[in-house]
Amino acid sequence: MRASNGVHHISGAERIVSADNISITVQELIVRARKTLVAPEHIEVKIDAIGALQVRLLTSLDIVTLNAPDKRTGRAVASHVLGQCGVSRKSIEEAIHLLSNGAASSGGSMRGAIIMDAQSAERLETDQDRGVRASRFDWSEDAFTSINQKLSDIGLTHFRTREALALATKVAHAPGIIGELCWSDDPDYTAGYVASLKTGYVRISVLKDRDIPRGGRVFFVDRTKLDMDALVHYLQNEPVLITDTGNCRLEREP
Ligand code: WAQ
Ligand code: MG
Repeated sequence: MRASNGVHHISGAERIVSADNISITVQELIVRARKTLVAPEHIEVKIDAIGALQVRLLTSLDIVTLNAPDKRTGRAVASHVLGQCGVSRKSIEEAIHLLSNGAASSGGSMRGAIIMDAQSAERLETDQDRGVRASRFDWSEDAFTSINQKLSDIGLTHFRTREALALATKVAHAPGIIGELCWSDDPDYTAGYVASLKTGYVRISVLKDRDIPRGGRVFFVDRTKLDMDALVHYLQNEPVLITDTGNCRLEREP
């Protein structure tokens, strides 16, 4: 699902369901699309058969949450974790700069993600307005029940956390990706995360100020191991179903 106002992306969501559940899922997605601060003028729901494609089964990344008192502290924590993933100081600073200032050429948020060279900070996505969208991922019914329980046990009840964890799990397993930085473009949602196979999903409570309608995602790649076509194909086309859930825990203040 993708909701927009003219050229401005508002929200999107991805599901993988059995044929029996298509109608109900489409309804859920429309409800979801209209639940934003700004009402969309355009909502698109696209339905593709997965057909004979092999569905990859994954376990969701472990989550740890860190409470940051403000944006400055939150970004310092995010930078530290990205450093552990092997992202250079230069690329970290450039990524934070782009997400803060609106990475699309229109000055707004992109529909998809920036693909950034983790060493040189060069942007590698061909369309800098659209970026690359990760698609075709979802929770199995059992994993959905399990993750909702585990997240609510540590006080996380917003659907955004669950959706972002699913996306980050698919992305962390992508060929060539060493880490991801994300915060929401929604003005009232200040939380974000750094995710990688190495660190798991590190949720940071504050990565931007309230009332800022800019956010986005940066997928950092190791260029020496990068096959761009294989990466984009995996992100956009290869179906991933999360059938097991990792650990979820709270950490002390940073
Ligand atoms: N693939 C790639 N990039 C995407 C996708 C996608 N499927 N969906 C969104 N983006 C990019 C796009 O640039 C958006 O502007 C940006 O990410 C933010 O999207 O644990 O809500 O849907 O509670 O606003 C973080 C969760 C919330 C923290 C992230 O993102 C938590 C969120 P949003
Ligand atoms: Mg959003």
